[in-house]
Amino acid sequence: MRVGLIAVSGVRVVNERLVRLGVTLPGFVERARVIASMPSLGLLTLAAVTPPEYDVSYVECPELDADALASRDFDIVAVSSFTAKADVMYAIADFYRARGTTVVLGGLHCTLLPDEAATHADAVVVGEGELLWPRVLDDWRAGRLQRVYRNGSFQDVALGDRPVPRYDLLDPAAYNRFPIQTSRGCPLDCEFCAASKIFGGYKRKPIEQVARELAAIATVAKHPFVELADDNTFVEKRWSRQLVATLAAAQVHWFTETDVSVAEGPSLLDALADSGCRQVLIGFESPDRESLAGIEAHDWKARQHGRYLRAIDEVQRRGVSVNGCFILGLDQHTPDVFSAVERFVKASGLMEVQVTVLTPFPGTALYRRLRAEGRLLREQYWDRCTLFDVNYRPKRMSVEDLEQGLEYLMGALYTAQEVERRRRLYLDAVLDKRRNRSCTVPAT
Ligand code: B12
Repeated sequence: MRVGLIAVSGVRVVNERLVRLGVTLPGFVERARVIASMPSLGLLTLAAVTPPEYDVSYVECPELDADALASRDFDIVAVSSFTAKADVMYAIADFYRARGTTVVLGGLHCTLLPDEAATHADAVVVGEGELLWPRVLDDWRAGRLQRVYRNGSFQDVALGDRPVPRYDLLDPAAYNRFPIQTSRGCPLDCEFCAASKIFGGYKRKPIEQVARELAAIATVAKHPFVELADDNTFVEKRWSRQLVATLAAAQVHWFTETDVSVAEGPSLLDALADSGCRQVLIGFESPDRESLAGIEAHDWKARQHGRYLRAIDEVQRRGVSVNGCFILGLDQHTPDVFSAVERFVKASGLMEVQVTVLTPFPGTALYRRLRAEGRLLREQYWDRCTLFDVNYRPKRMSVEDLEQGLEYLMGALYTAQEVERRRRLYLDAVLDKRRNRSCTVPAT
């Protein structure tokens, strides 16, 4: 029995001006390359729980390519996609169903909208797949496939004692980063969150399981760069220190996403620096405190604002770069936010920066609020859930202001000259020349 695991990969941006601008900007192109060459950990995880009697293949499919798909015959396919490319996932599903192949859909988007997904599938899996996928295969063999499969709760899937993702299915030459997940979810409660709150909470992997997964990556890639597919890695600091020690022992270079509390104590930071950690991505969300109020149920992010610059400095001067993320179009934002982000980035010494627009992904609290306020621009806009396309009416500026502001910032932050300037500044900081620099942003 041949099982095809099909990942709808690649980046999408719909706004044509941005597409044209993006291909010319080195800072943007670089990240797009990284994104395009990461495999789907969700599907490699399903492969790990597929019984050995099945013959499993992993296929990347950025667009519907009927000829390429027709050359691969499967008895059943599992297809996974995020919202931005749900239309491609459905086209692939329709293609296989027309050929008589059984189609199972799952992943974040299908978890958000299972009824929509069910119109293109023989079965839809809602939530985490580890426990459900073997049952789906059993039911399929027995001719009793159900339309929808769900876990009882997020807590049903323990993250320890699981088979390790099947990294051996990958052609190592095709990937420059290998994903590994050490925790799932995040305890913060951000209104726009399209992952943690959908699945339902926060949990960590036992360190021994992480070590097993790192060992599995080592068997397929000699000097791997590992990207942690976590929502917020350093929530629990004692476990974090053990995790960092385990990554150090594996002798990999690695990247992860965290909140600003990573910079709270020197011992974790010193360990990070010695562990091969190359970059941490931190969601600063906005350069001003006022706009942070209300985005998170307990205003934790707003209370951290005063620590932003110090945190960037603490991390970067140890030789770990910070990729600072800013969301444009929060309710408090006026068109002044664009120059404020530019000033913050330039004054902070951030080595890398990511600017995206507020995005009401289906199923989020933000989606429900903006819908209730009549602020969504379209009823159905999943192909525009790219983080670069505007799908709602901002509160204190026009849609055009937001689109043009994003374009302006990309032009200001991602040119070869600016990327190089930030890199040089960062290297200076690492060399300790900037240790005593004052941490203030020029006033507006
Ligand atoms: C790693 C990551 C990436 C990698 C993805 C690599 C890849 N090919 O999968 C890269 C860097 C490439 C990436 C790109 C993008 N990402 Co991203 N990414 C993540 C991150 C941090 C972790 C995803 C992950 O690996 N999780 C671990 C695995 C094990 O979990 P999983 O994929 O959910 O799979 C489990 C279940 O969903 C289920 N399952 C999954 N698929 C299937 C299929 C079947 C058939 C079954 C039965 C079950 C099943 O079982 C799995 C095991 O439990 C998430 C945050 C998050 N927590 O999801 C954001 C996230 C998924 N990304 C997001 C976005 C927006 C993007 C981009 C659109 C940004 C952009 N404009 O470029 C692109 C989209 C690329 C595309 N192809 O569409 C959003 C998506 C929101 C949404 N509703 O779509 C998230 C949630 C972050 C956020 N902003 O909140 N991303």
